[in-house]
Amino acid sequence: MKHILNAPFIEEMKLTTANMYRLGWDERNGGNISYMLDEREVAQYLNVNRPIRTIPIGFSVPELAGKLFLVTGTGKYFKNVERDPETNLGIVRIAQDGITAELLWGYRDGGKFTSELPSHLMCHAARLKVDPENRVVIHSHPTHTLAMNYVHELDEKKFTHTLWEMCTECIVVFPDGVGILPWMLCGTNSIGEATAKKMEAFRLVVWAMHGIYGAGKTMDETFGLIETVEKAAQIYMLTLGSKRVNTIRDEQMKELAEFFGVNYRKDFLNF
Ligand code: 2HA
Ligand code: ZN
Repeated sequence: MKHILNAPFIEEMKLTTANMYRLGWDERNGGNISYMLDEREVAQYLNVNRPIRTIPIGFSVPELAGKLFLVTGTGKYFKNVERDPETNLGIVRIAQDGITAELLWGYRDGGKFTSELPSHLMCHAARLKVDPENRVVIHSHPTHTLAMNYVHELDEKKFTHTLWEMCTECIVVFPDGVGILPWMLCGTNSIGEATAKKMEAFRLVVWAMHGIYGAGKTMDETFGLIETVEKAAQIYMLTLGSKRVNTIRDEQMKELAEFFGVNYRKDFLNF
């Protein structure tokens, strides 16, 4: 059997958490990632039929029964994943009952998955209905995106439009725009349900005054979505208060979307 610490999915998780920590988006225990794994691939590294222990999920996700996820641990710091993946990460299988997680590896200090697991699993279930290839959900606290929440109206159309104005590539990278939830208590099933509902239409959901959720097929794609929003928000914050003399106009955004053949939110442009 191959050594789990050499598995490409562990390497990806180490690189991504370290990168996000150094970008300053995931202070302390901020942020969490869940990555759906292929059982056959995991079986090259672990006996997938011998759970270490079971952990109640706290809600029911029968649609994900049997699926395996690599998930960051509750209270754990992105800063430390690279140095000690086996304590800060875990691989769980959603049991057939849909309400229990079987721990196959990790959480070595007796820990468990992120407190945001309801949001993650509900988002996976919602995105899989729209895109059967969805594998990754990332939650983070990117600095400028968060700053923008305090000075910009939290209206999905207006917020998305402003982001699209800030970098030429934005409408191409996230043509479906950004969904927004009002401030809500985090770590609850309610915020999970609300996020998943938004994820039926958006791959990106802002949690007002808290952070952002992104979903995608790969770690790179999902990280890249959040990174592009954050870049646009940074430019917005850098130019806020200065007189705007240029902008990307709606006709130009339309031209971009059509040229790159993306299915964009037409109702988010002003024609
Ligand atoms: O787990 O980011 O939303 C830490 C968080 C909670
Ligand atoms: Zn958070």
